[in-house]
Amino acid sequence: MTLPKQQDKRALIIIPTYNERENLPEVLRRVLAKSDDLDVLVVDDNSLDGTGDLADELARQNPRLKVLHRAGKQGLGTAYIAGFKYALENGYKYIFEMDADLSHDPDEIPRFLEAIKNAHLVIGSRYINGVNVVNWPLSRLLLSYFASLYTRLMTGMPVRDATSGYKCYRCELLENIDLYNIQTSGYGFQLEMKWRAWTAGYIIKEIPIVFVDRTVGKSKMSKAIVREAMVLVWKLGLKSIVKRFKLRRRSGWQPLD
Ligand SMILES: Nc1nc2c(ncn2[C@@H]2O[C@H](COP(=O)(O)OP(=O)(O)OP(=O)(O)O)[C@@H](O)[C@H]2O)c(=O)[nH]1
Ligand SMILES: [Mg+2]
Repeated sequence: MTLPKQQDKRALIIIPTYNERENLPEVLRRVLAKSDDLDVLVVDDNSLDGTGDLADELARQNPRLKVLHRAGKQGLGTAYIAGFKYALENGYKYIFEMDADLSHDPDEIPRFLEAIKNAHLVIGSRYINGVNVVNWPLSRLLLSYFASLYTRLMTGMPVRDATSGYKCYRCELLENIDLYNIQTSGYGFQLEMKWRAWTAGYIIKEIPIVFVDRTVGKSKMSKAIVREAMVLVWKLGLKSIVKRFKLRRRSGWQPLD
């Protein structure tokens, strides 16, 4: 399915990579086939398996693919922030986060673009209409599900899938969030971006997605990432108590499309 012509807008799909050589060609092929008005930025952290070189080679064949190289593994959060800055500097209107491992189905892109017409942030949620996760071990599923529940209870943020990394932002939101101030990576980064959007009064929508576990390559999930997220939720919970009283939905916001 490709996007209907009248819906085409300039969108950038940011794909951070670390050792994703086996997944990269397929994810890029599928994303770039969705629409001609959509570009991809790969942010590679000097992957040991040559993902960065492969991305360069593919970029030579397709001008809609850009590659940002960083010196070494610096975490998912800062990779996205580098990507956001690139997106803003280059005038993209819609900016996506997407994993390279095909857990995030590129066929969902048109649904995100439809939903973003009436929101500042669209989140692909695994926990609307039941649990839509395929092939994850139960331990991993419980970690993710309870991380979301814990975040909701601690912060009051009305988001069902707080750790989801499949998202689409309107550029105005990223322009107004202080990106330099975000130091989290992994789950923590995903939580923090949503929390900042929510406390700043932006309109957030969740759409159901099916998340499929990677079939090739290795997970970068670690105990350090889980610890970082747990500490962060406490901090955000405390900050939320203060912010909740000040929270004002933005009024007068009109769909821009
Ligand atoms: N540039 C960059 N990308 C990273 C880094 N850590 C993870 N990634 C990428 O971020 C995406 C998400 O990482 P995953 O390892 O799939 O994390 P996850 O989805 O929580 O875990 P699994 O699905 O179990 O693998 C993938 O595309 C990774 O290659 C990093 O430090 N730098
Ligand atoms: Mg993954």
